[in-house]
Amino acid sequence: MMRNEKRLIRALIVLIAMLLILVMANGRFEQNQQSQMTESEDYPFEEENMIVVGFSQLGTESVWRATHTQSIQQALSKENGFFLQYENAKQKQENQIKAIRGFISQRVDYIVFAPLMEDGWETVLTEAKEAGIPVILVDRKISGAEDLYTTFIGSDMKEEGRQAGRWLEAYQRKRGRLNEPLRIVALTGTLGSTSQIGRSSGFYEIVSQHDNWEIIAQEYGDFTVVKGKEAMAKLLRQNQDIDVVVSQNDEMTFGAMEAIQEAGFTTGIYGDMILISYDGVRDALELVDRGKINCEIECNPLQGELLAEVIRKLEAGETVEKEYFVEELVFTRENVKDYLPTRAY
Ligand code: GZL
Repeated sequence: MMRNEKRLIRALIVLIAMLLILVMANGRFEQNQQSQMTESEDYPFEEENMIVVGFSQLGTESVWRATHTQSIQQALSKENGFFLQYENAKQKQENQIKAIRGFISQRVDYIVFAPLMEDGWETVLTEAKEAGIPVILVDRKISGAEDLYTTFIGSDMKEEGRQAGRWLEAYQRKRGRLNEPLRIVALTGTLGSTSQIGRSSGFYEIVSQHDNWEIIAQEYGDFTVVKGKEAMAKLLRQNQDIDVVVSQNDEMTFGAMEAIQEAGFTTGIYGDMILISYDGVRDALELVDRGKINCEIECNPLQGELLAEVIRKLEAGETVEKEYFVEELVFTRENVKDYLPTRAY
């Protein structure tokens, strides 16, 4: 169904709804009817020439997530020609599925969503495909048929995991300890999410190349400070002689550092444990600068501009790539001062 036909149908639906409201309101408060006309006047006509995007964000669990949301809201603004409908799923897949069904019934032009986990999307994305609405994944991917989405914009999470492993190799080599045994524990993010799957498998790919390295335990910290502290406390109770902590986001790292300190240990360049963290929010970069976090693997949330650019390509009928990776760095005490002053989040 052509986009203009969809828009005409959408405008007719809204017009009929407005007429119904007017008829009902007529019997009641006249002055209120005037304000209803004023309030609803913008919606159908203003949206007319805009690109209507339904955006299902998975939650608000971290500074990274809030920055990701803000980046998309700023890029897909009315000033830039977009009508963005934002839905926060509060970490529940059923809320994302409900939001996507809502976008389909409203005949949006595009559906953008950050899937909480990789599985469970076939049915609702098949409905979107049958409705002729392109789906764009941001931040995280889905498992299953690739024809259910047009493109992916985000990070190469497996490469992020390899980056952590390669940094650890270089760090041990530089201090002449590459052949020493390492007892490693991991704090993982939301189970089944691309971030957790990719960072775990990428890091393990490097660890498995070193017989003297062992991941002795891992705990699920759900990307939050509270769960990160609980998970680290459990790892400390159950494991002695931990040499390395790999935490799959900065919120869990902040919680883990509290638990480590309460157990009487320290982290970082001069600490009892090497600490590697993911995301690279400002507070974490400051801890890198103070030597408390050894290495920060950046995960770049600023994806809004690239998303707007890809949508404009689609609007122009141009072909787009199946995936777009944002640029990311690895921060250590050697380079973090170059980036801290301008870190906006
Ligand atoms: C990464 C993103 C992760 C971040 C966390 O792309 O999915 O989710 O690393 C966030 O901070 O909660």
